[in-house]
Amino acid sequence: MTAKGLFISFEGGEGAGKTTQIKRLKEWLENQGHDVVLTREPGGTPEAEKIRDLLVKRDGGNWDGLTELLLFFAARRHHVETLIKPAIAEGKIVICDRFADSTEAYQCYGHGVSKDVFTQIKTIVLGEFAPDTTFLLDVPVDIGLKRSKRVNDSIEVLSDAEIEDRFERLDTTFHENLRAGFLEIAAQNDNRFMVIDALKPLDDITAEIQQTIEGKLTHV
Ligand code: Z5A
Repeated sequence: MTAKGLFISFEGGEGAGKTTQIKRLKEWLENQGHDVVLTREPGGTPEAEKIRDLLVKRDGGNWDGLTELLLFFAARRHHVETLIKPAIAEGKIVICDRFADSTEAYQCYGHGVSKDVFTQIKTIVLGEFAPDTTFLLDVPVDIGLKRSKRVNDSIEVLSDAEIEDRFERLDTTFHENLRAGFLEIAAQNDNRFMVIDALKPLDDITAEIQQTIEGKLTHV
């Protein structure tokens, strides 16, 4: 448990419903008078958002898995040191859309970077720092990609420099490896993970998340 505030992360493949549930959780917590900071990775600070562009935009760059991993951790270090840790120290509840588990899932299970390299770099950048609670929204790959495509199709026409789909465009095997990876990471860290069946109706998922967080609010 962090010293004062609470650090909650959301994980999952494309179209799992993170953004939707995060907005609902923020509103619910604020209605109870909590001070909530909503943030995301890659990004969260102006400097890290610049690195985000290199990583997620269609023409952001042609990176191999290890280079990607290093860029994610470079952005993360700035994000953690300048935004997340100070907010937690002030007693705030930080909700982060993706964190280091995404790097292990996407860059190791998806792109084949060794877990040993991931662990070494994670230890250098984060030490023991980790979320208090992580929600994994688990959805079959075909359904997640369909949901994600619906969102992309509904966005007005963007240029290649603007559209954030470098990862959605990877093949089904990549996304299947990713899903299996997330489930394995969750099983290995069951002290902080809660796996949610993201095929359930939105309101049921929201209720499950609120119930879990309710039990952790006593110290905030
Ligand atoms: N990445 C990485 O490789 N390594 C790292 O370390 C990190 C990230 C940190 C950032 O994407 C990309 O960076 C990401 C991994 C990589 N890959 N991609 N792409 P992102 O997090 O910014 O975006 P995303 O993961 O693609 O988010 P998304 O597709 O927008 O998914 P979402 O936020 O989980 O879903 P949503 O927008 O809430 O919902 C999608 C649609 O489904 C929407 O119309 C909802 O109304 C609908 N929905 C949601 N829940 C339900 C339920 N329960 N039933 C029915 N419909 C639903």
